[in-house]
Amino acid sequence: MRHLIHSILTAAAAFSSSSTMAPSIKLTYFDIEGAGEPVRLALLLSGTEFEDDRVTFSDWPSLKLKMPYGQLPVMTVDKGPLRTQSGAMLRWVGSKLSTTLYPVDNIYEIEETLGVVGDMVKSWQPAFSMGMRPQNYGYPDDFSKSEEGKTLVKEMREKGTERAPPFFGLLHGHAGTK
Ligand SMILES: N[C@@H](CCC(=O)N[C@@H](CS)C(=O)NCC(=O)O)C(=O)O
Repeated sequence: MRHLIHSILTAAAAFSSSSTMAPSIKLTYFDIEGAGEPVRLALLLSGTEFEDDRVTFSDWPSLKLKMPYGQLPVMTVDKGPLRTQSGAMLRWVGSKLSTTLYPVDNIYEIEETLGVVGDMVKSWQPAFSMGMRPQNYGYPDDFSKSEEGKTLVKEMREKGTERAPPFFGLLHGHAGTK
């Protein structure tokens, strides 16, 4: 009986300390301000300690083969399975690891702002992709280095940034009210 009580108390103590302990988080992403950067920033803003694992482009081709969707960022929590998708990570960090980043009373404003940011990314993404991977659009691999390619990428960039002012206006509106 004494042994049973001891086991129960030990298990209860382990459960209570593990449920209050901060999770051990590793975030793996490139050393760039792309999809993984908002997650890094949210972790920093939440005051959570995490392993900031930055992958070099030379290490990427071999690592890519091991990634669930061949992309970064990926995250592990307490050495659990690989988590993917930056939006899911962002919302998880905001709601689980912070009381101020993703408050339920402001979900609409936060999600609307994230939608606007998504639209901004969509507007400049084609120019970015054309510069990096013209072969995805039926052009030769080195097309963006040619004069014709440079001109096209420049035109696409200008077109993409035309919508920036209204986007910034919307974001400023939200920043100004909160
Ligand atoms: N939907 C994914 C997109 C991730 C993504 O686009 N990752 C890019 C970097 S920003 C990537 O891994 N590119 C390398 C490749 O595709 O080989 C997310 O939000 O996590």
